[in-house]
Parts: sequence; structure tokens; C-alpha cells
Amino acid sequence: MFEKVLIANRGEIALRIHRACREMGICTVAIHSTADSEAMHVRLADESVCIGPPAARDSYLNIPSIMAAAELTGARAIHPGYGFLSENAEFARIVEAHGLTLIGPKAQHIEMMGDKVAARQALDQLGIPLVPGSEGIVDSFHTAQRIAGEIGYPVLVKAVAGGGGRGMRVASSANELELEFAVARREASEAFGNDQVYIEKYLLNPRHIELQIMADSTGDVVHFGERDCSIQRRHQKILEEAPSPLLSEELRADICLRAVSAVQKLGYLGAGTLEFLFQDGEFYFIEMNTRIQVEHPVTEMITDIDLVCEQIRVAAGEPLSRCQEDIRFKGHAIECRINAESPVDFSPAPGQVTEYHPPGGGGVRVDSALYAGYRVPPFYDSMIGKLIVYGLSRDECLMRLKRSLEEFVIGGIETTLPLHRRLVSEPDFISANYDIHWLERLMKEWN
Ligand code: MV4
Repeated sequence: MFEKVLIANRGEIALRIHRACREMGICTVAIHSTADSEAMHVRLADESVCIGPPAARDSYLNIPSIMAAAELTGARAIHPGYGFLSENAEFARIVEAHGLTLIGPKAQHIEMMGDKVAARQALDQLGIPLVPGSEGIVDSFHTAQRIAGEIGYPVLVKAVAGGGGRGMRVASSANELELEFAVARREASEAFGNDQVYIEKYLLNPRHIELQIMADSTGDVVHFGERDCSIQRRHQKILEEAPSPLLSEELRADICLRAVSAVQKLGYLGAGTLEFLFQDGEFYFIEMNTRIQVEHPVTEMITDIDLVCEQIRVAAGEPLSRCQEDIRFKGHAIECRINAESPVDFSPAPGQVTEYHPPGGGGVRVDSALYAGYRVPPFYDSMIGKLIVYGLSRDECLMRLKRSLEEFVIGGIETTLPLHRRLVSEPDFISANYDIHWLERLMKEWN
């Protein structure tokens, strides 16, 4: 096992990784920008290194500075968390070239899944159902029109280097496609420096369901079931739950079996998430994420497994702590993402936290690096914490969520807590009757 791990991230996930390391008897090195000197993960880590100015490109994305911090402190492994360098294949290669271990997948798999067409082709070959669409890159309007004619309109033009919702254009007719194809290419080129696009049938009212998997270096692969992440706004998830309230045992067993088999055949290592759209009882693969995700705690709550510990174990060459039969699913969990934002227009609202009183009691978990007096810096993502609530049934979970949201006090800054309080009283949320567009439609009604 590693003696010392460098945490190449900030905020709640840096603290989350520190906690896992501590419980495994591993020393931690925090890195931080000059804006994060007073951050909780820096205070708690065994050692800390300031690696640059506030702008992420000069600090949390600054590979030479991070490698120097690892060298200086003798950390032999690096956990990238999510965001920042977590899905950067070049970083993975550099870490490896220095004889260190990245707590994450191999560079080749990060690279493959970063290319959305390569990911589609690989998983198609391995028996994963895809959204109907082009087999590969579509390089002319003529080809785009032919494929759209075959699969039927509306279609979605997506960037090969995209993901997370950036670089997508919908076309409802051949006429619209001519314009949208050109716009998608130009936007892809500007956003990713790569103008390659592909085409999928545009699904009108799907849910977003993702599967958590983990692979070890012995070739063992397990799944931890699914998360329903349909409640989002502008491609930012707001609330996630596990299990999906709408999946039958048969459908779940089938897709999980396929996912495990595919990931095993890829020779994948570490944690991964297969993202699907789910509509009319069918799964359609869209992307695979090669990092630990923000919403991993809902899976931890219903399986009673520490996914970050498992990531560290498998990166160190140890086997997964449990085989599939020993992963038992029990109860229901919901996570609310709490952002330092106006609950009305979602504009960022950094500033000093004057009061901090998180909820507690049975079945309640708060993952946050906040404390009273902390100044939320304006330079980074606005997520400042996550409230995760567990119940034996979805109903019990909902009641607990309501009372936890009532208890939660964050003073001095605006947060999205009022939005969550309103959401959990919505009849369609309570009855789990929502799709990926539900929240945006609802918020239009509120205005
Ligand atoms: C789609 C889709 C409908 N049809 N693909 C957006 C993020 C990116 N990961 C994929 N996305 C979508 N792909 C087809 N063929 C709708 C979306 C989409 C979406 C997906 C998941 C969660 C929220 C979303 C919000 C808007 C659109």
C-alpha cells in the first residue's frame, strides 16, 4: 500500500480523499493555490504545498508544479479527484513516466473515453446498446444528411471531443441540419480545438441513468448499481438518487451484466461510470467517465462500500475488497448539491460564510469543506458541499431529506439550499415522475 498520497484537487473532494487515506493509514499531501491557503483540506493534510496563483491553469492544472510537489514530499501516488486533471490522459502518462501511480484508470482508457466516437465504437463491439447514430466521424453535410435520413429526425450533432453537454446541436429537418452541422463543427473547433463531429438520434424525454463500476488489476470487475441523475439544469446536476426509482430488477441485472463484461474485456482499471439515456424501458449508452464522480456517495450509502478506498486499493495493486455477490444493495439515497449561487438565477455568490450548522442524525451525511469564517473564493466551481441522505425506502429518504434541509444553516452567502427545499415538495419529484428536462421546465413555471 502507498505510504503517502498527493491529493491533486480542492474543496469537498480533497477532504473526501484525505478522509479515505487517513482511515487506511496513508499520509496525505495537500496542494493548493494561494487562494486556498485557509482551506480545510490544507489544514487537515499531513503536509501541504502551495503550487501557484488562484487561476486553475496556474495551480490545480499546472502539471509541472504538481509533479514538483510530489517529488518534494515523496508522495508515490496522486489522486486527481474529479474535474481538473482527473480525465487528462497526458497527465496520467506523465505521472507514470515519473514512476508514480495515478489513482485512476490507465492513460489509454482515459484517452479512449475522451474520444466519444472511439468510446461508442469500443462499447458497441462489447455488447453495450448505443443511441442509433453514425458509426464514426461524420465529415460532410452530405454524409450527415444520409445518416439522418436513415435514423430519422430529430438528430443531435455532437463533438467527438465533447461531453458534459458542450458542443451539441439539434436538427429537426434536413434543412436545419445544413446549418446545425456547420455550427456544431465551428463550436467544436472553438471549444476543443477539434472540429470532428458525429450524429445520434435525438431522444426527446430520456432519463439520465449511470452505472458505477470498478476493476482491479487481477481482472476482477464489479458493478455498484445505478444512479439516476436526471435532475439537472444547463448540464449541471442538481440532485441525484440511487437506486433509480424506475428500473426493474430484470433491466438492472441485464445492463449491469453487460457493463461488467464490457469493462472486463477492455482491460480497464479503477473506477468508471457508464452514462446512459433511458427512455421507454431501453438503455442507450452515451459516454463513459473515467473518474470518481461528484455523486458517488449515493452509491456508497446503498452499498455500504467506500469507493475512494476501493480506488486506492486497486491502484496499489490490491484486489477489490468484495466480490459481486458480497455487494448488497439496501435502501435509498439522495444527494443534493449545494452551490454558492443565487437560488434564483444561479449567478455565482462567493463570499464569507458567517454561520455554518450542518444537519445530523441518522442516515445523514454532509460532504463539505466549509466552516464558519471560511471565505468561498470566486475562482473555482461554485459547489461548496453535498447533503446525502439515506432511508430504508425512498419515502423514508424523502422525509429525512426534508428535515435535513430544514436544519441546514449556511449564513453569509447565498446558496442553492432554498431551491432544494422547494424541489423536495414538488409532487412530480415525490412521485419520481421526471426526465432530464423536468427541472428547467418547472423553473420556467416558477418565473
Ligand atoms: C443526448 C440527448 C438526447 N439524445 N443524446 C447532454 C450531455 C451529454 N453527456 C449528453 N447529453 C445529451 N445527449 C441523444 N442522442 C440529451 C442529452 C442531454 C442530457 C443528457 C444527460 C443529462 C442531462 C441532459 C440535458 C440535456 C440534454
